[in-house]
Amino acid sequence: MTTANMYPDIKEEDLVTEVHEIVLQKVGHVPVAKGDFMKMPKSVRIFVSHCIQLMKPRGVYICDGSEAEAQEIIHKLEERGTLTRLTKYKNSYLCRTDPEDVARVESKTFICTPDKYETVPHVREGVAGILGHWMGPDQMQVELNDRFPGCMAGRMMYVIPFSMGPIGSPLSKIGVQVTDSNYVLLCMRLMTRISPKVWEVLGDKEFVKCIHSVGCPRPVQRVVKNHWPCNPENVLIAHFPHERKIKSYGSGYGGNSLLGKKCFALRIASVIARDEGWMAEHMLISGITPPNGEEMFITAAFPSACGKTNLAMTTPTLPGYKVQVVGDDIAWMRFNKKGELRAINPEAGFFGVAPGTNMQTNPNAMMSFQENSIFTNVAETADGGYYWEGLEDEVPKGMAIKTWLNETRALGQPGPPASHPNARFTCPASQCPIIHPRWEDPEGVPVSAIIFGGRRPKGVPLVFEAKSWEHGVMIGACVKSEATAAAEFKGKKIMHDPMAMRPFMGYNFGHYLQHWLDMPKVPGRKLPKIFHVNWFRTDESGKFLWPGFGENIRVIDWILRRCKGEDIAVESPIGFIPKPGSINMEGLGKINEKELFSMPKHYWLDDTRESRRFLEDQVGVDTPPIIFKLLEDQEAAFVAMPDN
Ligand code: OXD
Ligand code: MN
Repeated sequence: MTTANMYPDIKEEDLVTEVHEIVLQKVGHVPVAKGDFMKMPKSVRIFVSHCIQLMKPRGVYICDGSEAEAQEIIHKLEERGTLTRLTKYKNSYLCRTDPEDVARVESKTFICTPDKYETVPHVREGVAGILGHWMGPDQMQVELNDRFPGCMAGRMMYVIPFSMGPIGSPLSKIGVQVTDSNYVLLCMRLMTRISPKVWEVLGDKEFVKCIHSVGCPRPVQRVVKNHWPCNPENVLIAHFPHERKIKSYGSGYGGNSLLGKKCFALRIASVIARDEGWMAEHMLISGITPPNGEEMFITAAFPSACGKTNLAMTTPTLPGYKVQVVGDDIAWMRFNKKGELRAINPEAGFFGVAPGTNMQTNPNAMMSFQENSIFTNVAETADGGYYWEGLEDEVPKGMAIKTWLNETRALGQPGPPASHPNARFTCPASQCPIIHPRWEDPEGVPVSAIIFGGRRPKGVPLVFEAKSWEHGVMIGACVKSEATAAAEFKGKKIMHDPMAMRPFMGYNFGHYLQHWLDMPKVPGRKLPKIFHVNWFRTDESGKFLWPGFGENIRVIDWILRRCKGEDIAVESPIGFIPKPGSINMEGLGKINEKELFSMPKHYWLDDTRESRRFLEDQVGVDTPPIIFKLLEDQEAAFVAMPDN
């Protein structure tokens, strides 16, 4: 029998049989599957070599952030079943995680410094500290040695060069993440700026070293659920602020694995900011233009899942107002030479809580994720769309859905929640219809007001203004909120979340407060005014007293008018509150302003004392004395107040 007879579909003369030898880069025995190892700066080559030696991946893939690269990875993940294409939208995908890997794991998140009290405050004896977890570097090394050696066996190691903030901006910082999760690579591509340009900008300068592994070396020892490798029993997220290094193991969930976000842009960056004299904060940034055309920028810190994304993208109900978003989660702020506080959003995308997001609550977010987006732990409709709690009026009843737990039912039928309460959308910020034209301004935008807030069903007025910068720091230190699903805490307890930074502090919270208090010490700085808002106050029957969402522009308008010095406030024990009638309530229907702004004496006496106890217990001698003094003044003012 001849060869030609065996393979009749190709003529023998057309058969390609020559063999080409190509040069394949290898680091040790490990092949470089993509990219040029030698094009990376020397310090990065050393870092990556070290990672290869430690974690023993089967190959190294140097990412360039391109669309072609993303498509290659998406095809792989679709084939494997990790991603499901949502055919209703262009280039968008659903991912269901292992149900045990759905949120940040604060109890397994540590900061490691030789001196414990550099990281955590002196808590009262017998009290468990909640402002950060410390572990000594030696003890941590034992934990890391149990996890990292060989942890990428049989997996590809992706090397991700990324910039937090516009590439090359003086306010930006560079990181390099290695990871064995290509889902993480896809999300990092949405949330940060990945580009080979990062290598040029980096040169021989310092970068943040980010090491992430799902903790499932091959052959895999545990049952992998939903094609989502992870290792929930052994999750560990370790930060080494001195070395500017992060090591995260066992979880693929965003806050634990997209290391540019909470780990770098808040925990490590807060330490860099301390050292360099700026601020890394859990804050949105938005530009507000009132009808007179004079735009001002606000930043706002609310605890996780308290509506930062909604406020950042508000569709204002008052005619003639415009809101444009710069960022919805993190702000890096620095005083410039002229003494103006300038803010950048270090991120490039939105990683928002999906449940509750709809065309009523946040149409701009909805429009941001109509293409090129990833949805994690949401439900899928039979017509290839996403579904979550809150979309009841936007998806037809009776539509078949597959829940985040892979259960099928028709919409309207009873059943457990279709999406996980911490289900997320991940999309490019540039797709937001109201993205600010200056959102990537390398100099940042000037901040006029800093706003704190939380979910406070009782006692806390809609808005009040700090009496001074120091008083504003005290207000920030006393931020509390109902617990939400963003971390592993459950239930409806009111939790302290000072400066909305409790889970994200990179160093001793008392020292952090002092860092804030030191800001005015440099002459010539123009300090923004500080405010506190509460959209969530309820009446006796549990009904919200304030409609919230787009109507919040009325409060923001009052804030901006205060920043311009309008005489529309009266002093109270907790700060300046609006003079009656000074917030535009036109067309709102009946609002119980009296209750909305009331300050029940006994509520506030208890609250002030409880805040003081919290700081005494949790921050102790590290608390700057001025904070206690301001709380004492507040208490004394309520003691002197007639009973109401
Ligand atoms: C977030 C959070 O994901 O704060 O932004 O948890
Ligand atoms: Mn957040």
